[in-house]
Amino acid sequence: MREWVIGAAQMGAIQKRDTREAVVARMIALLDRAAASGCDLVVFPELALTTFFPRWYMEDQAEVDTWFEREMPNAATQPLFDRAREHRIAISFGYAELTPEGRHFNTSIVTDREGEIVGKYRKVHLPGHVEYDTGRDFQHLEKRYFEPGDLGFETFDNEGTLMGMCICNDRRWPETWRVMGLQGVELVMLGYNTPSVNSQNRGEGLEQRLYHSELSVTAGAYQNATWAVAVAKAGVEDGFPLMGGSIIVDPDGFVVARAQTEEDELITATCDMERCQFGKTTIFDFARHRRIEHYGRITSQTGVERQQ
Ligand code: CDT
Repeated sequence: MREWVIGAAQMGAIQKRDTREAVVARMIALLDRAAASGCDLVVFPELALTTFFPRWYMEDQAEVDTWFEREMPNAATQPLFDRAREHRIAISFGYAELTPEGRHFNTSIVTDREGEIVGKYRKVHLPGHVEYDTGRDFQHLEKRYFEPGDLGFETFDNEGTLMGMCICNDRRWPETWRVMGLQGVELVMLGYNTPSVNSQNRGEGLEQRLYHSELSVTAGAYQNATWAVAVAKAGVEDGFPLMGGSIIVDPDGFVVARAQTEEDELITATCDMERCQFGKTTIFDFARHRRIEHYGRITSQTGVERQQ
């Protein structure tokens, strides 16, 4: 399948007290709207089933584990998978994954239109910190609750289209996009929970935050000649604001659909995967133009090393 009607299902706030069942009911309502709009694929945000719990400092591992899913689908999410299969809509969403071995990941999956999981991704770039940080206006404890993903940036053939995923902070790193670009990716799906303000810089407000998100996604799409769908969990969660700004971006880096609210909102676009071909065979024909002899530092060095 080369032409997909894609829905970006932005979600509004999820409070701490909200149950998985209540959240899944909201996701199903968005899915029904997507079906009415003719969607073939719907992308939901990062950690779509719960509030953004890494803002809360917890010491009790049993309490931490209540935010994680031990299997997917599970009892709470099965109705979402069932409805997606009924509509013949592929879905992608993020959740906190607790493996049978006791490992914790910030994960996303994608299904085909039969509701079968055909791809899984575990977030590689974990922002934030491990210990309680009194220097911040609020906490961002992803490094405490998750380990870095171990699956790399794989791509998946989903009914004839090469799809890849990344999650939130990953979108800010060009390496994320290029590793998928080097596999010929045609659609990158990503969800995010991005605070509307910078916890370490009160002067950095919503406008700048939205700009940097869009800049990252449009650049990643353009430089790798791929479609991209970036989907927010937005709104005020227990007093903490998350920005909206969900977008669908074409392989030339142009935004073709943009959310207007910070609520549950569906935006859609018809995405022809053949449109990736021009960029992939001309200015971003990697085989002809890349000069890997100069890129060694990308994989041999992590931080900045100044030349004296
Ligand atoms: N969820 C997530 O990755 N959010 C980050 C905020 C980082 S602030 C410590 C983001 O890059 O949007």
